[in-house]
Amino acid sequence: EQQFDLIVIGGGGVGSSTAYFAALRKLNVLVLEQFPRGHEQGSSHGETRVIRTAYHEHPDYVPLAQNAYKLWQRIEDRFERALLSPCGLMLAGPPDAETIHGARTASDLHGIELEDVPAQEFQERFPGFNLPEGYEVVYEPNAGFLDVEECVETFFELAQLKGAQFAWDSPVTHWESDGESVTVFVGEKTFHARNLVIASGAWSNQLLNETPGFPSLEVLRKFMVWFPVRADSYDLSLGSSIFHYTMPYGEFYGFPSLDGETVKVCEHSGGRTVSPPFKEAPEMMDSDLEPLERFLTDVMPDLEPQSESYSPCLYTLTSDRHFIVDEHPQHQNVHFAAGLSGHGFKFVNVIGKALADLVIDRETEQPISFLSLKRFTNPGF
Ligand code: PYC
Repeated sequence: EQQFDLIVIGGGGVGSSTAYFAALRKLNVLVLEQFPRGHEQGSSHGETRVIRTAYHEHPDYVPLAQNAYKLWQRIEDRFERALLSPCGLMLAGPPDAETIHGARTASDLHGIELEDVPAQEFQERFPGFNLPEGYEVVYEPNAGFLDVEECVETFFELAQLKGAQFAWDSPVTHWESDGESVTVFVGEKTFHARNLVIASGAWSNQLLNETPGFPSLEVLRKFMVWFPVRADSYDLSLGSSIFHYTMPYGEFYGFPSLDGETVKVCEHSGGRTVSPPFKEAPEMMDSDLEPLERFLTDVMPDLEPQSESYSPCLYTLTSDRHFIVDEHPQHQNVHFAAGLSGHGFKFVNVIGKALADLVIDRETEQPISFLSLKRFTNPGF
């Protein structure tokens, strides 16, 4: 029976990236993924993801976001892939909006370019958008979006070229470690390795629930929705940017129109709590659409409010909305990334690199210590 250096559970953004960076460092890697290749059941699909560095959630993310940005560009250049499209990001909200305060703080602390956009310039700079009375606007010119499917596919192909094996349709039920080696169970089958990385997204609770100090994560189903355009106001080719609005009834964001026909708009707040196997209401309900329709009426008059298509997506939330990337507290040969809390995809390259480093060296240069599991058991940490 084959003994691997590393088994990775999960073939999404983090898992495929970890497989690549571990295989690059000569580990013999097996990825076990419960769904088929290119599936849309998790959190690594849906055309686009935001990448930005004036990180409003916490300035500690900034160095990691800067590393992620550079690493995406390096992978693009080296392997001739189109992954990252800089197009700018506009944040709009009332003066007390956390997004605007947080982005300004991160920008001040780390010298990231962030423009204040005066209300009188708004209409000209952002055609097709309304600005509610009293709102402030900031603009991060170097922010952009990632082609989420292409990022995952790139890591999958590169990992395979470096010898990593991927087993699709292989749902892991449980795993065991004696500190030296791990056994991973897929139905009747068992797989063996020296190390394990758990990158199982919305399924983290099931695989990490016996981990001391591991908090229960909340899983929310959200919908990414594409609306038809009535005018060319949102065209990427005409300079439209990503947008994020803080409204009294929720947080909304979206992307420029890539095809000139539709715009993807999503609610970052809201969502419905779901539990495994996440079969509850994968169809959009009126209650999912109503806040989005209200947002379109208030802010985006050049979109048809009748949606053209949608795709469900899962958020896996920690209580503080920050990720957990760490070594297992009982098994030094087991590591995990979990709770990416709806803002993690941009980081999957550096998280995968960090996990590969942790497996091999038990340390990493990636600045991830603020994402330690210990913050839940030792709040002063
Ligand atoms: O990570 O920037 C982000 C984001 C915005 C909305 C959802 N995620």
